[in-house]
Order: sequence, then structure tokens, then C-alpha cells
Amino acid sequence: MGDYFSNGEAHAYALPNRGPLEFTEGGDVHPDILDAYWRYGFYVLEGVVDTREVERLLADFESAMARAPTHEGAELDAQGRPAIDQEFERATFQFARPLSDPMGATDTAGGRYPVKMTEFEAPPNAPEQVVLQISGSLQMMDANLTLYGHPGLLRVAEAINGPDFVPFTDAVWVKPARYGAAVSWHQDGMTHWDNPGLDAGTHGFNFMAQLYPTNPMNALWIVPESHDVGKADIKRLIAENGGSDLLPGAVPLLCAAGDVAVCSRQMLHCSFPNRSAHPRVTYVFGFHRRASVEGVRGLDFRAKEPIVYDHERIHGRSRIIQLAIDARQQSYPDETPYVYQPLAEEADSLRWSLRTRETVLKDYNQLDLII
Ligand SMILES: O=C(O)CCC(=O)C(=O)O
Repeated sequence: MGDYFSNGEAHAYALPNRGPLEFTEGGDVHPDILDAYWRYGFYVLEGVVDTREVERLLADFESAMARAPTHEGAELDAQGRPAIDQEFERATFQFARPLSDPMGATDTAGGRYPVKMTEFEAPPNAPEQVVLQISGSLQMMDANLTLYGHPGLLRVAEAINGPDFVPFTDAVWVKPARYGAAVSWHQDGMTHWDNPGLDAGTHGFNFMAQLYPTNPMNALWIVPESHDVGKADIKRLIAENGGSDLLPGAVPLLCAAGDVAVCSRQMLHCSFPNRSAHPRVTYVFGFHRRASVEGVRGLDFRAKEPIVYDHERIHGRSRIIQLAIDARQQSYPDETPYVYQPLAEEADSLRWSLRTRETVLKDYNQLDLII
């Protein structure tokens, strides 16, 4: 019998929820993919991002990291230049102590991380802090923006959330080899748990695109089928597991570089401190059903106050989908671009250019739609 990590690995590969992104002759996302996604709450789309695109993502990631602030709250990068996030209102590098759990058992995100994961002592010579998350990433890495406009992925978003789907937020999670910090057990959804109309898709889903192959030690861990049973009582689950954060039934999200997982935001998930010798970098970008967002109370980031997400607000944030489609078309002219119906008539005013980088993309994440 193996340990938690190797058992989880075997269980993950035994699930029938991975394979290439396939479409029917009529152009729909293959129903087997959607059936498995709705059943298990996640699906690994293998090889969606080809090697050339992975290389572009890597080049942009490395250049953003070279311009990262040196530590939490720093204004300069390691070479003494203004750090890349200084240009933006809300682009942040979240740092953490190596192998720690910075969010567990804190008030972060409305207290959605109720337990502290097991933390480990950092190896000798470890840095004081490591990057854990980069938010507002589409404006810092053009390859991240063009990934956002990926036609196959946007067809998946349409199949799951309907043709009038709307954006959520996006971030890059960074788990450096031997040092990466934990993200405690949680579910992402915040708004609709008590809504009588709650179903398996109410809080939308995230794409999780991988820059490097993942392994059981550095991967995200997920409890399959937990997206369709309502709000989990995480403290009770841990107590019933003898206080251990190695929750039974969970599996690692095992991917190759260029694989993109589709994960329900209602899934119970976490990541452990990365004690492996391999880094993980995951581009997370999510989408919702319009009906879960429009007329719903959310947060205004600029005013730092609650607001109701109305049509104008949703339209403002959705422009980034159209901009990304055009940016992608300019980078990959041989692809057939996705037609995003809500913005199709505005496509001409949302061409990707130096001007729209300033007028549309800059500070786009102030309009994130968080539910
Ligand atoms: O990738 C990770 O380790 C954490 C990601 C996560 O929890 C999320 O996107 O909600």
C-alpha cells in the first residue's frame, strides 16, 4: 500500500475525466467531456496549449518574475527598477514564507480557508519569502492575455455557462520547487450557497493551464464530486480525519505542461506546501453564468464597497474577452477566432493595440466579478 500521495495519484489516473479537447461534427464540445466534467467537477483537457504557446507563456512569466517586487509590499525589483506591479492599481504579487500556509485559519476572503495546513520548516538557504500568487496577470503577460482568448477554451466556457457567459477573475499561482506555500482547503464560491436554486454550476468554473508538468506533491488537490453537495464543513471534515489535512478521497490534479484543467469553483480543493524538486505555475482564469452574476451583490474594488453587478459593470469586464480574442488572432492568425456573442458587435472597437492596452486592459481587474 502506498502513501497518501501515491494513492491519490493512482486514484486520479483511474478517473475517466481526462483527454484531448474534442468536438462533435456539429462543432459542439464532445458530450463525453461535459458529462465527465459535470459528474466529477473537473476535467483535464490534455495538450490544449501547444509547445510553441507554452514557450511564449514561459518567456513572459520569466520576464514578469524578473520584474517582480523583491518582497511583499516592495516597490522595486531585484535590479532596483520600479517593480512591474507599480504600473497598475491592483496588480499584486502575494508572497509567503517558504512551505507555510499564509491563508489557513485567517479571515482572508471572508474566512473561506478555515483550517491551517501542516507547515514545514524551510530548507537551509531558503529565501525569506516566495511568490505565491500574481493577480491582474493578463496586463503583465501578453501570452497570458492570448491564452485567455483561446478559441477552444472559450467554446468550453460557452458549453458550460451558455453563450452569454461572463468573466470572473484570473491569477497565476506560483509554487516554487522545495519552497512553494500551501493554499488551505476551501471552495471558491462565496455568494449562492444558500440560494435555493443552487446547482452544480452556480458558481462557475476556472480553467487551470499548466506551464510545467504537475506531480502529487506540487499539484492542486481536489475531492471529486464535491462540487454538487453544497457547502462543505471543512473544520468537521478535518476533525473527523483525526485532525489531519490529508483528506480521504482527494486526488491531485495531474497534468503535463500545456494541459488545461476545467475545475468547478464549488470543488473542495487545496494545495500542500511544495516539497518536491519541481515548480508549478498555473494560469487560473474563470467564467460564470450571467444569471449567477447579473443583479447579484458583489464587491467594487476601487471603492472597496459592496455593489450590485449590473449590465454595465458586466459589460465593462467582458470587454477583456473580446480584446483577448483579437490579441490571440494577431498572434495566431491561422486559428479561427471564437465569436463571443455579447461583444461581437463591438469587435471593431476592441482591437488589440497599444491604445487599447492603455484604455481597456490597464486596471481591467478592478472590474472583476467575484461571487
Ligand atoms: O493552485 C493553487 O495551489 C491554488 C488555486 C486555488 O485555490 C484557486 O484558484 O482557487
